[in-house]
Amino acid sequence: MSITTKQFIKDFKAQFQSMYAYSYEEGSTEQLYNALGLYVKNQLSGNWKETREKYVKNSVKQVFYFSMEFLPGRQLESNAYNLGLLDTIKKGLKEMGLSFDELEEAEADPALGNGGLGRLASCFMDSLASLGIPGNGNGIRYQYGLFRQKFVDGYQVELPENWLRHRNVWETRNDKSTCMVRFGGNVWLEKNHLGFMETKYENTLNVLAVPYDTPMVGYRNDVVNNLRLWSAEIPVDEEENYHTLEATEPIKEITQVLYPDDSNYEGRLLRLKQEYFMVSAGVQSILRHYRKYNLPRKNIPDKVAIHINDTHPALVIPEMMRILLDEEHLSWEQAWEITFKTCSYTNHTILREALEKWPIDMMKELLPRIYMIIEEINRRFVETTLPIYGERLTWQTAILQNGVVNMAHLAVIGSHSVNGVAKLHTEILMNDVLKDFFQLYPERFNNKTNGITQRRWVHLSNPGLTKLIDKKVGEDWKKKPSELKVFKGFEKDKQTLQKLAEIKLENKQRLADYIEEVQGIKVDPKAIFDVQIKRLHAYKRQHLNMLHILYRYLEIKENPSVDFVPRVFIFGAKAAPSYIYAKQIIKVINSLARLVNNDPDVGDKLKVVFFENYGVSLAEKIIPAADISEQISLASMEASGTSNMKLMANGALTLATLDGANIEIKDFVGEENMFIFGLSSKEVYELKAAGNYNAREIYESDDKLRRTLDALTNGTIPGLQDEGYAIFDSLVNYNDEYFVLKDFDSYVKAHKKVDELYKNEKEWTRKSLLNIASSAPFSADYTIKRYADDIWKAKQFSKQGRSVKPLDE
Ligand code: 4GP
Repeated sequence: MSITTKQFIKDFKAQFQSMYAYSYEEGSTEQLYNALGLYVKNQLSGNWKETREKYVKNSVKQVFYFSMEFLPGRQLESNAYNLGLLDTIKKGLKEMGLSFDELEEAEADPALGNGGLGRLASCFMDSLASLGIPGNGNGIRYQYGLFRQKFVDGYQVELPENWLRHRNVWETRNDKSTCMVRFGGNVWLEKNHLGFMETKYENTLNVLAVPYDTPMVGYRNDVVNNLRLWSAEIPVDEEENYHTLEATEPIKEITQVLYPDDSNYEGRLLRLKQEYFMVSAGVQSILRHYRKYNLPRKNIPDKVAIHINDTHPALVIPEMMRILLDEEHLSWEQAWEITFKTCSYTNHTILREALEKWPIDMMKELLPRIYMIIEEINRRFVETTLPIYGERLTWQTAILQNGVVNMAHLAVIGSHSVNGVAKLHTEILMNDVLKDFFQLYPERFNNKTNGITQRRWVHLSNPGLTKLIDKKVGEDWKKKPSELKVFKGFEKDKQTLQKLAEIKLENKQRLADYIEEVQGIKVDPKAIFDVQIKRLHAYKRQHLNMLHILYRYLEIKENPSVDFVPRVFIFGAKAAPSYIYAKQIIKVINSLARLVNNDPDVGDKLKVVFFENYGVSLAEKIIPAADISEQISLASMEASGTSNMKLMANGALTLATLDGANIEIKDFVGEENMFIFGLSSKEVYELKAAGNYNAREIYESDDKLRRTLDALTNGTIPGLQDEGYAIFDSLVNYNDEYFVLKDFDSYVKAHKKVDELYKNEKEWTRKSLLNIASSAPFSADYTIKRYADDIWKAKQFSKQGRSVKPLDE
């Protein structure tokens, strides 16, 4: 899209005036941001409309990515960039005496997700549009996102995240496409006068699902796909039944908050309501849209692919069956074939607690018709499996077991494809977590290693690096990431290395300024910036990182001239509100940070920064400045990880266990260009099977470790209540579930190697360059192309009706 600066200024002024009826000079930052956002949205609305129309006109197959979470990040810069307008806008604003960066900060960062899974969904949206693949998102428009994290005296406090407080310029409320979703009541089947079985309902709670559509803009290709988020409202013709505010609560609460408190029955019930609400509205709207194709229903799988992102949207399967049976009057066999061919499922975690199970009674009461259908799916599954595979396998894979509905089982049975998100993770699914299903349906299993969009995570967040790569290898890598490998040719080029080191230092200086501004901590940009940013969870082992910091602190205290290269340890992490242990880890890290940062004996040798409220926007600031990427989960536990990919693409060296996609990082960049430590997943499995792990023995036999662990409880860290004891206990007295003590020694040694290498700036930078140049395979464009080819059978389709050249590997 090409627009002159002059034209932009004229249009932007007009936009502002039409919205606020006074001149832009008087506008607040927020008003200016709103006007700019709407200006950009106007620029893309033509393509948005045309993309939608072309898809229907050409009867193309469309993908619908169902996810309870999306973490899109701020959209102004990314949309303007993908449209090719960013430079003009920046220049125009500057001429008007305004700053783009300042306006951008006024945009809310929608926290409609937890972490990896939600951010992956948004990277996928970006890649789908950029590849010109007809792909839509389907989710919930939570009024409040994931809580806003604050630290009070080092403790995590959760505040409501009212991201919609100011208007959201990107969304378009689409009243024309509302759906009705039914909960509870009584359901029965009755023959009607034509002899059809009809489903009758009484006393149901009817909820109006209102879609809010958000444009997903492709990179310089005129494609704009759609992200549809649903909001719950009272049906207009039922308004008179809701006399009090209180009476409206059961409806309003459905889309009020992401992750209701699941420590009680009400909270869990609400979560199930949310899942069905999103699924039912989504499937209804897809099947309604399909009618525009004027094709028989048996062709649905040729034109529609529905992707189930983790088990949360697995009710897609019975909901699709319900509509095809009850409303379209297909036979069970016909409906099942269509549903099965349409649906595919991705698993994102092996944590048992995340594989959802709903009490049958809850499901029956909340979703009586859906439960009837699940029962029938299960009955037929048992009927066909039992004679072939026998009792054990059948009952272990059944959907209904011990009073619960097993959602992972439902998802696998009702999907033609099941995938994990990194090679190791898929192997673990096949050999452990879903091994019984792998025996039944080996052909359904496949791996799709995660990816990230370089557009947001390199082009936009690291403009210095982007410019350098452009200069060295040309701009082709932006459309064809594999071209990045050409950058490897510069590993020995002194000038390039020097420039790369300068860019990193500038990024670090910027982050150092930001740290001082928001945390009041002064850090030396020349120190190693060592970053661990991800959800707080025991398996991710932030406490291993903490123990190593504590170990270094004690070493420095004992011998102030110890040979440690100055290091800034940077954390960003939220803990689930009911996850006490994770919150205790946060408190200990914060207290340790206070101790270390204020101890004059320590000086610049050691600083600890724990950012509040980690999210996409913060990640964009931290990642370009990172030297070390901490990926230290216990091997076998992290499905893939994606911060590992983002950090690598920005030239951080990975310090990692051989877990998740770290293994593939090693395959691409080479073991010698990262720091690997700890048990392998095979060793973890063996150690678990042997059952003879003895954490106390390690504690007692390793002096350094013992001294470090004792410092958790002997008053070394001021300000702790019982948090130090809790961690000590879990590691020493409760035998260290995640083998922190077992891996500690090799972790410390790996850190020593980091210090050694950092002393050789040229060699460090060379390895950094090799990491950047080897990161192309983690482009989400490739990941999405593989999903499209192998699972969805969806083709690239550009607005002009020509197909885009497939990306090479
Ligand atoms: C995460 C996994 O923990 C992470 O390893 C993976 O990279 C990411 O999904 C995307 O696949 N899982 C979740 C979750 O976020 O909620 O289960």
